[in-house]
Amino acid sequence: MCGIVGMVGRSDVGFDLYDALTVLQHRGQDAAGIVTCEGDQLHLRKSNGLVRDVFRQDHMNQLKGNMGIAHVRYPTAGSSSSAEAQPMYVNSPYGICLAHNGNLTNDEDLNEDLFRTDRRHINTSSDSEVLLNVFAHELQRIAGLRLAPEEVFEAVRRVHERAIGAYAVVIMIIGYGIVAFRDPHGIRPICFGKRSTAQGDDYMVASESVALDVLGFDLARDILPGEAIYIQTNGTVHTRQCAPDTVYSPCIFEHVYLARPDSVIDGISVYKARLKMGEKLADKILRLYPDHDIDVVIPIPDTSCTAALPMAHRLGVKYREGLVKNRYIGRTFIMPGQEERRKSVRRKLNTVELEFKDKNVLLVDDSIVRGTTSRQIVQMAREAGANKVYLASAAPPVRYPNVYGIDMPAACEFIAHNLEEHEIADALGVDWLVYQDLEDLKSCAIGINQQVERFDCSVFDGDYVTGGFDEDYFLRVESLRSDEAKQSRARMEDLGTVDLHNKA
Ligand code: PIN
Repeated sequence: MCGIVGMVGRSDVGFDLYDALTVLQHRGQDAAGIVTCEGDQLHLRKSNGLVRDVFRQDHMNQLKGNMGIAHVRYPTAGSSSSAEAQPMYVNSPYGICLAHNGNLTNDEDLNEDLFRTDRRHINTSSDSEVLLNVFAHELQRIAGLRLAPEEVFEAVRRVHERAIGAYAVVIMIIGYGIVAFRDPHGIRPICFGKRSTAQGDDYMVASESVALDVLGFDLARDILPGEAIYIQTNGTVHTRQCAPDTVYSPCIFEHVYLARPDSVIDGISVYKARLKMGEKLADKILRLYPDHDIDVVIPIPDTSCTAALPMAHRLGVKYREGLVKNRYIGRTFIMPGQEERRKSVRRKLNTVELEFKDKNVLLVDDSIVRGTTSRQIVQMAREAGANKVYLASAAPPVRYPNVYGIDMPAACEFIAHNLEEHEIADALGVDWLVYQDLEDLKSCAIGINQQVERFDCSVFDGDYVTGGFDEDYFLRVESLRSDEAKQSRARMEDLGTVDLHNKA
């Protein structure tokens, strides 16, 4: 998962892009980058780290120009080397920079085509570099010396024909403007808006509406699946549908966990969806355990708090903040591996003993992926003197790999892999465990926006809306995501080894 933002303004945009990245920091903490365009000159700063660590005052002073794009990265399948930090740049045609959120599932084939047919070299293992080169190649084929909006849209049309997967993209074409587009299924989010100033209108596109809110922009709307918006440097805005067949299928996991609650995605308030998740989950508990003996509902902070409050209300029991999170712990020093994760949970969370002692507690989490966190927290609850420990997950069991840009472990590392729900309860050490039903989860968000036809729920049901990949692709994803693979990549990067593709 990543965060992207783009701006065309009436004055320098560097500081606004920085602020927008800090608002989108939850979407990726591994690397950050901003590129601005001042006349025909690019200014780029990107590196591994949090936004606040990547940009110093002297970098910011360099980021001049009234147009720019920016990115925060949370690596998905690729490595986490700084060579893959975004925005990425290619010099022809015109000079093009790209920031991408999502994941292409046919990047290997595209990479091969780019080399064999288009004669382009890809220097990293990043599918974003592939996407940038596909766009650049298609634009190169049709564009004249002066770039016309229709030529930009034609290049986007060709990208949709060639690329498969999830992609929300913002591209800056030097001297011309910013183009942003979304894959024909609209899996990853992207929206745009306007801010009026004394000098004229500023435009912003961003992964989440919260970035627009905080920067004082009015949300216009989400970019539709397959649609592109082209904002020229003079502030002229063009939009065009660039895909013949679209199925509006946004990722449901944005609502479960990824997005900030104060964002509205595809016309759906993330906060409202999470409140409803709590109510639906309480209804299920009341159906399964009409005579439950829960004394207190305790959310595992932060995401689950929004769902846990209406849940407690509907169950008729107290809501208590029995777990306190250290807000200064990031994931920067958390290395892959079970032991490291175990320690990190303890550093991150502590119990307020009086909320657990001799009580039957219902812990609530937004989702259970590996189960490492849940298992540890259950143990902490017992150590704090809980009588019975129950667990509820606002999402169904995560059973299938994510191929659309969410950083998830290999499927064999999911706790629900090959286990029934009662076996998962045993493995986590809880007295009972309740998962949200998938139909209930969908109903929490669908219906609010009639245009949204379905959700991508593939991590829960294995139904991949784009199709276009086979068993071999899953094996590749598994091999990249396992703890072992991540540790070996981290070792290579420590040694400064760069993996250039062997295209012989
Ligand atoms: C964490 C939200 N949420 C907690 C993310 C942990 C799964 N995990 C998904 C639960 S926060 S595990 O609220 O944003 O801090 O099942 O893989 O151990």
